[in-house]
This record gives sequence, structure tokens and C-alpha cells, in this order.
Amino acid sequence: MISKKLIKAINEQINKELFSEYLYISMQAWFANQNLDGMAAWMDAQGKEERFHAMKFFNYLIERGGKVELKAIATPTVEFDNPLKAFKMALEHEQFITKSINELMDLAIKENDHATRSFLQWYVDEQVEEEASVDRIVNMLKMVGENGHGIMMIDRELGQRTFSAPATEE
Ligand code: OFO
Repeated sequence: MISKKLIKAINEQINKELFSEYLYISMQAWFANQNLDGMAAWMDAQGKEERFHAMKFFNYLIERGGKVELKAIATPTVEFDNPLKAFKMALEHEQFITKSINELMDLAIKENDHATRSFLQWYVDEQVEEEASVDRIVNMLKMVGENGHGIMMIDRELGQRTFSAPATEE
């Protein structure tokens, strides 16, 4: 049986993942208003991925006999000034999520819950990718600076991204 402490912490993580979706679709809206459709599409895919992260926790909690308790989702930032600022904020957010996943893992170890440890390992690995992909974009944006042509090229590249949930997951 999963412990009360872990049930509470996983419910908090579900809220953080849903906030992540909110934050990224807020960025999606901002990019769409700037006519940066590739970056908006990237944020759309990122938002969908966050919902997948949330629902993976949601389903796990139910599978383990825990109760899902949804809480209010905080209002995300709506103004981002420029693409670099938005992606820097995304990177900081991912670092915050990594810390939160690590704390969850610490708790699962403390509670001696091997199933939750095994389940959380997927998120530990996923966060390495999440941080690396945003960090790469931040670096590309720093490289081009205010150069409109460079920004358009990055926009085109980011527009290639799509998200589809793994068939066997969730
Ligand atoms: Fe972006 O990894 Fe979930 O929140």
C-alpha cells in the first residue's frame, strides 16, 4: 500500500505538471501573437507532454489505490518580452521540476516503496532530456541575439516538433 505521505506528494506533483502545461500554453499564446508560429507549435507540443506527465502520475496513483485530489492551478505569466526570456523561464521551470522529482524520489526511498521508486525513474530520466532540449534552445537564441533572420530560422526548426504519447504509456 502506498503511504499517505507519498499520496500527498504525488498529488502535489500532479498539480505542478498541470501548471507546467498551463505555463507552456501561455507561452504558446504569446508566441502565436508574435507570429512566431514555430515556437508556438513547440510550446503546444510541450504543453501536451506536460499533460501526459500529469496523467501518468494520476493513473499510477489510482493503480496503487491512492486518491487523486486535484487543486487549483496557479495563474501563469502571460507576458514574456522576447523569445529568449520565455525559453529562459522554461529552463528555470524545468530545473524546478527536476528538483521536485528528486525530492519525490528521496521520499520513495525513505518510505521504502520500491514500486514508486521504479515508477519515478522514468521521470528522473525524462528530466535530463527536458532540461537539455530547452537549454539547447536558450543557447541558440543567445547566439542569434536580436538578428531577425536567425530568430526566423530557429522558429522554423522548432516548428518541426510534434508530441504523441507513447502507445503503451499513461
Ligand atoms: Fe517539463 O517535465 Fe513535466 O513538468
